[in-house]
Order: sequence, then C-alpha cells, then structure tokens
Amino acid sequence: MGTTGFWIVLLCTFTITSTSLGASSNNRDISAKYVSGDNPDEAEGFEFLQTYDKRASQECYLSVLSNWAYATNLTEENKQNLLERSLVYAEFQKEAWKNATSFAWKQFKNPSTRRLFKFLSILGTAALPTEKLKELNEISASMEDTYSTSKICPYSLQVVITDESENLDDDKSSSEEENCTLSLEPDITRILKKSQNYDELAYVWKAWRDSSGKKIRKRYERFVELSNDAARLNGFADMGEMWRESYESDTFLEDLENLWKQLLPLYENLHAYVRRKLISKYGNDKIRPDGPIPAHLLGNMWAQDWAGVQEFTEPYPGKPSLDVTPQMVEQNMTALDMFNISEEFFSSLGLKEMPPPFWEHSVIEKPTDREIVCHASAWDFCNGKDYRIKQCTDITMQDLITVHHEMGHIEYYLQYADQPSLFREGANPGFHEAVGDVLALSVSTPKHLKAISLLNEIADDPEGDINYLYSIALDKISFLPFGYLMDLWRWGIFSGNTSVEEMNTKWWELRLKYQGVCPPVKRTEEDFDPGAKYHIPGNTPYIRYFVSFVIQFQFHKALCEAAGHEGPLYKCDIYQSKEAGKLLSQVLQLGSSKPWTEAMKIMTGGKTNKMDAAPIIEYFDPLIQWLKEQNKNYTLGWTSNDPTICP
Ligand code: BJ2
Ligand code: ZN
Repeated sequence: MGTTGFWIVLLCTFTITSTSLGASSNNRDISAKYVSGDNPDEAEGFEFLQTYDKRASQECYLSVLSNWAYATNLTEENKQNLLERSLVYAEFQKEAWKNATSFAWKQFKNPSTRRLFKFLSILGTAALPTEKLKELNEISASMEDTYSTSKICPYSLQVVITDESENLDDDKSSSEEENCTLSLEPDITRILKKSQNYDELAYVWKAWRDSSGKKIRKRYERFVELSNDAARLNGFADMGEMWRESYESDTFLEDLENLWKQLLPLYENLHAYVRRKLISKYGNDKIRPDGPIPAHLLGNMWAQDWAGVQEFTEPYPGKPSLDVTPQMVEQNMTALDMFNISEEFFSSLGLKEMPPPFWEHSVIEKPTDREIVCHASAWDFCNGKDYRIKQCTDITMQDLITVHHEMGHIEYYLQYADQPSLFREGANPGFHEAVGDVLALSVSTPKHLKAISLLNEIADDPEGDINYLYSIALDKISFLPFGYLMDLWRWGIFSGNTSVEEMNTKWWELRLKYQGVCPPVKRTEEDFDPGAKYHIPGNTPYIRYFVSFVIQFQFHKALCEAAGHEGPLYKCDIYQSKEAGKLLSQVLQLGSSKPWTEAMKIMTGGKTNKMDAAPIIEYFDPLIQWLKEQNKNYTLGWTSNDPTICP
C-alpha cells in the first residue's frame, strides 16, 4: 500500500498531503481540474514543498499504520481508529491543497516543481464534505471486512443437506453453521485448483459469490455515487476518468483496445485448446465445442489464471512437471524460505535487500487467532524505514510467484525512497505491478528452478519447451482479457453507461465477450459477481495489471539484452546479472518524477516510449505456432445467446 493506505486507493496515485505553509485560499474553484492560484513566487513555492514533504511523510505514516492495524486484525476498534485517522488525514490534505493551489504554479520555470504542484492540486476523496467522506470511508472499510471474513460451508455438508433435507432438524442446522468455516485462502482456493468434480466446483463457485459479492451489492451502489461526487469535485467527469489520469495519456483507451486486438489471437488459440481438453474431461454435454468455457473449471475462482488445469491439459504429458509445488512441500519449505528465495534473486541483481523492519513486521503466514485481510499486499509506510508484506502464504509455486510480485513492490519503494513523497509512486501503476513479475519470468525457467533445487531434471528439448511455454501461458495469456474487462466494467459503472439495474448482466456480457467464459448457474441482478473479486470491494483499480502483463515482457526483453542473453526470450534468466539490475534500478529510482513514457524509453534503450505487444508475442511465438497447428480443424472463439448461464 502506498501513501493512501489501504482503501483510499486513489491517493496511491495522487499523494496529497501538505503543510500549513503558504497563503490561504481565496475562492478557488474546487470543482476545476488542476487548480492554481495567483501567487507567482516560485521560490516560496519551492520552500512550501520542502516543509510539506516532511509533514506529509509523518501524516502518511500514521495513516498507513492505522490501515495496517485494521487489515491485520479486523476488529471494530481498529476500524474506528482507522476511520478517525482517515478524517484527520483528510483535514491535513485539504489544508495542503488550499495552500498549494494558492500558487500560480503553472507558470513556474522548474518542470519538477510544476509536476509536484500538479500532483498536489488534485485533492482526491478528501474533497468531499465531511459527512460524505465519512460515509465513503465506512462503506469501504465494511466492504473490505465482508469480503475478507466471508466463509462457506463444505460441499460434503451440502450433499448431506440436500439428500436429507426432509429430515433436517434444528441440531443439524447448528452443526451446519459450525462447519461453515471454509475461507478463500487457503481452503476455497485449493478446492478450485484441485477438485475435478463438476458439481463440487459449481457449488463452491456459487457459495463464494453468495457469501461475498452478493452481500456487498447495495453498499457498492452507494460507494459509486460517493466516489463520483468526489471525482466531480476534482474536476473529472467520473471516478473512472480520474483513475485513468494516472496514465497521463490522451490515447490510453485506444491504446488498450489496440493492444487487446493484437493479443486476441493468442488468447483465442489458448482458449480453443483448453476448451477441447476440458470437453474430454467433463463431457460435451457440459461444454459446447464452439461455446464459452464454464468459469468454474479453469482452476481459479475468477478464471483469471488457468495454472490449475496444467496437469491434465499439458501438451506433452509424462515430462517432469513444471509446477514445483510437490518439491516445495517435500522439502518442508516454509513461508520464510520462500521470502528468502525471492530476496536472494533481487540481491543477485545488485538490487536492495529487504531492510530489518521488513522482517520484523511483515505478516507472511495466516494468523489463527484473528481475522485479517488475507489478500496479499505490499506496504510503504512513507518514513523511509518501514516496509511490509502481508500474505497468507500457502506453500505452492503460485504463491512463490506472488511473493516475488509483492517483493517487487517493496523493491520499487526502496529504489525511489529518496524522491520527494509526491514522486514515490510507480512511473505509472502498471510499472509498479510489473517489477516482481519480471523477475518471476526468470525464476520460473526450468534452468533456474533446477539451479535452486526445485527441479531435479529438465526436459531440454522442443517438447519440453512447448510444455514450459504452455505453463507460462496459463498464467499470462489467460489473464489478459480478465485484466482488461475488470475496469471496462467499472468505468462503465462510474460513467453511468451501465446502470445500477444491469450491473451484473453487464459483468457477464464482458466476461463472455472478452474471456469466453460463462457461469455454471444462472446469474441475475440479485447477484453481484464483480464484488466476489477482491479489487472491487478493495477499490483497487485493475487496468494496471493488464498494462503490467504487456509491459513486463518489454522489460524482460530489455533486461535480457542488458544481461547479454542470446537465444529465445523465453529461455532467458537474468539471475546474477548486475547489468540488468543496474538498468532496472535506474528506471525504478525515477519513481513518478517523469512521465512514464520517459521511463519506458530508458528501459528500452531508446527503442520505444510506448506500450508494445511485440515482446509478449515474440516470447510466446513457438507456442502460438504449435497451438495454431493443433487448432487448425477446430473452431476458434465462442458464441452464446445468454451470457448469464452456460449454454
Ligand atoms: C496479489 C496482488 C495486490 C498487488 C495488492 C492488493 C491491491 C493492491 C498492493 C499495492 C501495491 C502498490 C494482486 C497480483 C496480480 C493480479 C492481481 C490479482 N495483490 N495491492 N499496495 N494481484 O498488486 O500486489 O499490494 O504499491 O500499489 O491482487 O488479481 O490477484
Ligand atoms: Zn501488485
């Protein structure tokens, strides 16, 4: 979590805090974008920023601390502390905004000073009148709470209940409640990944949505209204527009659509191949050869990554498995071991190690004595010392990758720690998401897994290569449409193009259109399926992950070149390359002090300042050729007349 802490996420982008220095406001219009005043004194403005920075760090620290306390112990008391602290923080931000916007900063000579004031001149949700801000904060905290503490009953109990529903007495229903203790992490996640029982999967899939998203729907509707009120007070048409501002681009929407068009053939080929394998497993009465894939069969609650189906869909079975989870378990690996492995990779590149407070305060295992927000996250406490990860780590390869993902955030925080607080952000949010993932692309190579004793033997032949690329595609290619549609949906809600009466229907239209998946049980407007995904109640923008999944391959290619790698991109492991580390560090150190296009230019050695799908396409090319050959006599794509139920 950045400066904003946990759920007032927007401030992650627009870190707005300030000192009491500077002239007071004279009727500046809060509902205009990038407000400025008439004080032309640049030296005074500069001075203001210096004092501001110190207080901002302190205020931010206290705010993040109260967020952390709540997220790692979901009690009513911690919630109240957090809510109080948030109001104090908002007061501070308002004061800072007033002072900052008294300057005629748009005329200042120094571009960095101008940029700092530009960031400061967007107030964020603190622009709301106190009563509304309180309501927004309360809704946010309570949605997070509902999502994070929701539980479901086991399928076995369900079978008993439906079989014997006639004979159920009161005793049974109380024992039912006692047994209804399955949580998303680790229980439900494991079932989704491991079970191959169509009905059990459908049950768990629905039960999770009943106990999470459905309960959040009403609160989310109000949340949207209040968020939009805030966005309008900041001069934006709606909250979606305000979110997109962090990409500082007039062509962002078109660029995304163009990237997606280039990536669609990759996705369609993977989709068609996996669909065929699923038909063999579950039968053609369950899945049509030209239809969408039932969303509960892909090994993940949201069908956002498909690593769970690797075992029975692998192109060339019988080779050493690339999911090293069994080796990890066999070696009695602990969460701490996983964090050490990850840190060692960062330091092998000459990057920074995790500082002592990180090891002291991080929560890396699920506590048994209290409820916490288990969804993994990384935290910057804004004081240059305190950085933490919170993760209910499961001993799996997937979680090992997530550890790298989260540590990538911490590495970014460490690298830009010397920037002014307003520049302690990613070049854009997608950059922040890409750091750990880039390293994980090297870590996942069979050669590297062997080097760290997680694979005994590697299949160094063309079939082994296809298996490997396929396993990565199940993580990366499968994710793309999900990463794209989450915010297509939210932008539609915020702009009002999607009305509240059709929120869930629209969700399933997008799921069908982009992912080609369908729900195993009928969905209606009684349900609220987007709310069953963390980032909706957690209010974290999502397009950053789509951006990341594209640009991390640009970064991978650039770092591999810096490391002197020769041969196909997918074989590259940048481990121990100080040259790669140096280049990465150069980009990370910039924080958000320059527009991301400049950071991209540095990363790619001047080759481009844009998002570019070519490297991800190059990386997967051998697999795509192979999939095309496999699919040549089969339908690509999908059709369905009703997105709200599988055909
Ligand atoms: C597992 C990961 C997020 C992340 C957490 C929760 C929301 C923001 C943070 C930020 C970091 C920052 C996650 C991983 C890939 C796809 C996506 C998913 N958790 N966040 N404070 N992922 O990005 O690490 O830690 O500084 O902005 O949600 O859907 O699982
Ligand atoms: Zn992340």
